[in-house]
Formats: sequence, C-alpha cells, structure tokens
Amino acid sequence: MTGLFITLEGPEGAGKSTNRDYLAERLRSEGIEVVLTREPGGTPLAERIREVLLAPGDEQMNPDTELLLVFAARAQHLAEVIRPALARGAVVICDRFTDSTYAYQGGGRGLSVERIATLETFVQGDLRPDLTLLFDLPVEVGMARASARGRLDRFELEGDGFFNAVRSAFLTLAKAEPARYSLLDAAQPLAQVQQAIDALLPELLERARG
Ligand code: Z5A
Repeated sequence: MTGLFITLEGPEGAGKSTNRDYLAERLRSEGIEVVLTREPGGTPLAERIREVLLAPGDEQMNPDTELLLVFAARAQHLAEVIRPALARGAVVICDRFTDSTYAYQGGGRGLSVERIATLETFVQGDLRPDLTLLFDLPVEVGMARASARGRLDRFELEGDGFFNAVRSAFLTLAKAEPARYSLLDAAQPLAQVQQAIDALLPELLERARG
C-alpha cells in the first residue's frame, strides 16, 4: 500500500502552516489518516538541525554547509516519519520539502541545480511529492505577515533580492511540472485561499483512497 505525499511550498508568510492544518482537518473529517509534518524538522533530531539552520549567529554559515544540513535533516525525516507513513497508506502533508531547497539554496544562495539534484537522488532515491501546493504572493506581503510575528530567523534577515530570487525559483519549478503543482494566490484573503483548497479536495480524496 502506498499513501499520498502532499507538500506545501512558498515564501515566508504565505500561509503554509495555516492551510496545512486546514487541509489536514478537511481530509481527516473524511476518515483519511493524515500525518502532518514540516521541514526542516519533523523528528527530534531533525528539529535540532532546524534550530542550527534558523538561529542567527556571528559565524556566517557557508551555503554548502546549509545545503548539507537541510539534506541531513531530510534523511532523518524520511527514515523516521515520511517513508513509514506512506508505507502504511497515510496521507503525509509536509510544510516545505525539497522544492524549498531548490528555491532557497538554489535560487536564493545561488547553488547549482545539479548539486542539489545529486543530493536529492542520494537522500530520496526516487521518492518525490505526489502533489505540491504552491502558495505564491509578493515578497513584501509575505514579509509583512512574517515580521508581525516578531523576532526574525536567519533566513528572514535576508534582503528583498534574496526573497525575489526564491519566489522566482518556486514559480519556475511550478511551470516545469504543472501536473504536480497547484498554484494558489496566497495574497488573497484566507477565506478565498481556503475555497481554492476546497476545490482540490475531490481529487485529493480520490487519490488518497487509491
Ligand atoms: N528552508 C530552506 O532554506 N531549505 C529547505 O530545504 C527547507 C527550508 C525545507 C523555515 O521554514 C526556513 O527554512 C524557511 C526556508 C528554510 N525560511 N524562512 N524563514 P518555515 O516554513 O518554518 O518558515 P516560514 O516560511 O518563514 O514560515 P511562516 O512565515 O510561518 O510562513 P507560513 O507557514 O507560510 O505562514 P503562516 O504561519 O501560515 O502565516 C503567517 C501569518 O500570516 C499568520 O499570522 C497567518 O494568520 C497569516 N495569514 C496566513 N494566510 C493569510 C491570508 N491569506 N491573509 C492574511 N493573513 C494570512
């Protein structure tokens, strides 16, 4: 039995976490087993790697170090949470996954796609998300939402150039794989974003039930 692997992607403040919970509730109310998780993180060890990745510090993190830490956390997460859940037929909803690596370490930091793809294959084998919801919105709207929360993490301290590159990398990924991606306008009021998610539910339920 194989479950369904759904990832939520997008820049900061796009509403991934809010809508991850919403989508999980909608699926659970239909009797589907849902495993909610996130990256970087998702296991105690991977959450410790997340803390290292997000904490601002005096020593600048080398982009290769950042890339390797992201994939180290992912290897643990896949082994402990994602693969076992998919093997028992659950729906896994993951707040960020490898598309974020292409967007942040690739688009934002300028690391090559080839280098990221090599690690993707090494860590994931042929496992890829079945469906990815991309919450797209202008950088300034997302940053205003993220800043309203208070203290900024190491990524949120980057400038507009970094975040515009991240957004543009996400849009390029979505364009390259239209069958996997659903593009949502995350600048809309929450009720409208959730209506768009509701419109995807019949197909998701059909796929989740195999
Ligand atoms: N990262 C990486 O570099 N490489 C990788 O491979 C991976 C990650 C996997 C942590 O991710 C960082 O890790 C991330 C990239 C890097 N960079 N940063 N920063 P994260 O997902 O934990 O961090 P985040 O994207 O900053 O999360 P976020 O700011 O919490 O965004 P969100 O989950 O998309 O949004 P939210 O928490 O659901 O909503 C934010 C606020 O907006 C909240 O008050 C909501 O009530 C509000 N909101 C949500 N939707 C709406 C709408 N439609 N209208 C109005 N207000 C809304």
